[in-house]
Amino acid sequence: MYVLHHTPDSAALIVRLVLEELGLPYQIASLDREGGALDSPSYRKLQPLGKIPALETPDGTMFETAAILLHLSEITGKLAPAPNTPERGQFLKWLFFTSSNLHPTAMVYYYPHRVAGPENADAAKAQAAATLKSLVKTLDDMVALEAPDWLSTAPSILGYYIAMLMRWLFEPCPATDYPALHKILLALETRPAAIACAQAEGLGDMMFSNPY
Ligand SMILES: N[C@@H](CCC(=O)N[C@@H](CS)C(=O)NCC(=O)O)C(=O)O
Repeated sequence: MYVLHHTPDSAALIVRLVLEELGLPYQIASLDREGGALDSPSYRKLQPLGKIPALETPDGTMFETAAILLHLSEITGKLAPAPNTPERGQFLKWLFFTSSNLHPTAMVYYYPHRVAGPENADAAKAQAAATLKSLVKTLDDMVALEAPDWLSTAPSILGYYIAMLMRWLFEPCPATDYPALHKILLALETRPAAIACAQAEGLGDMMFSNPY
């Protein structure tokens, strides 16, 4: 049994989507964020930076969204090109592109005061929005030009990761501006795993492509 430390509509939902898609048994451990749960010593033992998510697995506790997704994919042999296939390197490249560029810049967009201070928050947010548009365009161009089967036509851990980020980034980067990604989002949000998560978290029936 996996235990997912969770707040609704956060990066924990990316992990939840993948647990659902893989049919792995899991429990939700709700974090009282307003009550300071992220700073509690017990949570810091699981996630030293106090970020969401953390996942308790039979092999120990994991944090970092991309690492968790990759681990779940590896132990099941699903939702990513297999190691030693020609597509694996491409998959890893774009997974790390997403986790080390898109996700952190999304956090700057939402919490610009943390990096720039309250007086420069508006400028930092505008800069983050411009960077995000460029990063999402890079992904969209890749899908349009390379049409990787593992991302374009099948559910994958990277597809779910991108889809959740596009949900949060709907305001600066509406999905319809990125036609190749938009198609992936439309396909993923009709999957039973996405429908189950959307219902559990009250997120509507177009959770990725048209969240608000
Ligand atoms: N690098 C971490 C980042 C996780 C992260 O930033 N999570 C956000 C939620 S999407 C969070 O914990 N936000 C609460 C906060 O920063 O106070 C990962 O990929 O898991």
